[in-house]
Amino acid sequence: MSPFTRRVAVSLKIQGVEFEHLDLSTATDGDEVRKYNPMVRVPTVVLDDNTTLIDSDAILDWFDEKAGPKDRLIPESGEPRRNVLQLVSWATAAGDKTVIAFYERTRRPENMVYLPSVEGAETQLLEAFEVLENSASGSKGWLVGDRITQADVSAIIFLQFARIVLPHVFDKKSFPAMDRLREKAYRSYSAFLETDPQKS
Ligand SMILES: N[C@@H](CCC(=O)N[C@@H](CS)C(=O)NCC(=O)O)C(=O)O
Repeated sequence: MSPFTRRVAVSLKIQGVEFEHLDLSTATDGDEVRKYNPMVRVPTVVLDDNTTLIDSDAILDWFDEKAGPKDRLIPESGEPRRNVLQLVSWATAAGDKTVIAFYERTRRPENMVYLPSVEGAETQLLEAFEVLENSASGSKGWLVGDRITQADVSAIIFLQFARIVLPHVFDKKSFPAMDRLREKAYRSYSAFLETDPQKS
């Protein structure tokens, strides 16, 4: 599952929103995905009234507003909101660079891969995860405040995805504080295991 799709799925499950997930890949199920999104991109959400939502940030914002103050994953205002949004931005930036490097390495003929550019993206994504690691090592529980936020959901999911699709990037790099955060999230919310890309 795309990490952008997974963070929407995990967030909706945490918020108790019921939904049906179609397990479609843009690479192999393009015609089917096009029925819901002419750009053939995921995540795409079709609401009960047939409204189509695209882009995980906008989708998450839509459901956060519906969830109300108690169940929001991005706080409504103030410093907590700014802190969460910044950490989410590091996570999605790492996610964007991961997807770029992964597509470059897997969707091109080998002799058409421009390695300096791919390796540049891989360095960038590691730097972004380092920022999240520092933040996790400086926090006692969740990344911001005393409850899970979108910062935790996104940081955990994009790091897991990057480790799966670009394992060589992580040969010499560990993220122990992020690992502890992931374990806490898996213990606290079944949504993570239910959507785990490697669960058997
Ligand atoms: N900014 C978008 C990024 C989504 C994204 O990169 N989706 C990838 C799958 S991981 C995709 O649909 N790739 C096909 C394409 O963009 O052509 C979001 O947050 O939803």
